[in-house]
Amino acid sequence: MLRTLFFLTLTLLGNATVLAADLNIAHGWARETPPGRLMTAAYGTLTNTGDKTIVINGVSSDVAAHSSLHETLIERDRSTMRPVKSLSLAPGEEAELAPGGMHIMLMKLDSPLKEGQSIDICFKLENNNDVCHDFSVTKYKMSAHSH
Ligand SMILES: [Cu+2]
Repeated sequence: MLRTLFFLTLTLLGNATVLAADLNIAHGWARETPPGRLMTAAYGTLTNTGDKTIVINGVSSDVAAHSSLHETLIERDRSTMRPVKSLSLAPGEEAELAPGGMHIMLMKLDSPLKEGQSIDICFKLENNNDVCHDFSVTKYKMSAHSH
């Protein structure tokens, strides 16, 4: 009985650790807020480096009361945004969050974000622990690869 429990615990912990670490976040940055505004967007490259599908069911950050994944759509020549409920990444798949495309929307910020600051953004993974990562606050850049 004890042995079974021990084995189960190890298996559960093992799965959680492996999967959470399999979400790689690179080039993470958040846009400095324009004067007088308390919302902004964050970008970066998400890669599934593991061998199981990763499902991201949401995002959160200490600095914002409301955060969500958004995609940008062009409707009648106008750019609009809409929330993405969940994002699936197959093994080896990469998702680029960039201006004009998918992004992390940070709303109801506690205070404006300034260049040089660093914020923590967490990804809620299905059946797993949250994965948190540092995003540096910078002024607008054309793409995450421009540096
Ligand atoms: Cu948005």
